[in-house]
Amino acid sequence: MLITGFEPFGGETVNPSWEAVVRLPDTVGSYRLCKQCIPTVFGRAAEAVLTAAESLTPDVILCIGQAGGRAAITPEVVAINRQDATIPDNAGNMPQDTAVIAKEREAYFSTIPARRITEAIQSKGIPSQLSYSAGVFVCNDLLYRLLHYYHGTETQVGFLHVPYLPEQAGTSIPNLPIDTIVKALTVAIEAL
Ligand code: PCA
Repeated sequence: MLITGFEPFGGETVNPSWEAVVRLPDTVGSYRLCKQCIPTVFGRAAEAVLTAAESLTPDVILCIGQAGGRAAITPEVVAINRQDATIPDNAGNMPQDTAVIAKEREAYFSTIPARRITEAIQSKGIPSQLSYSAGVFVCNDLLYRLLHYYHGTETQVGFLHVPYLPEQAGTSIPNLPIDTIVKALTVAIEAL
């Protein structure tokens, strides 16, 4: 499988998604993991994944991203055909009220077993919750493009948002230690 994390964005110096992905073992259950750090840039994130997937032909593509402020690991159920940035991406793009792909359908559902993953993570005592919005920034853009590309194929595509790390969060902002996020990702992969 191909598993991705994002580079830091929005003035942060780390992104928990890549910090966790890079710490995963090379094999989890029956899956051999190919790990990739991708740019936090509209369009380019999906291009990077699709380029890597061309030679890897993965059975699963699982993308991980930071959702600052969330308190749980949140498997995303849906990606929408909308871009609406409130901060610039890492190339300075700030699209507003635009389509991810013009004239395409409004939304796609993710094709991983999001509920089973959520329950598996919860069963280890780690907070997890289904999410029905991946936002309208780069993560949603990536998920929409991948689901569009793999629509009707056997390749499973999914996305998990993860909270801030303790060092990114002030005292009143939710966060999870890196080891907990790594554990949650391991459990998620085992539940695929
Ligand atoms: N989170 C952002 C983009 C990169 C990341 O890690 C998002 O939720 O869109």
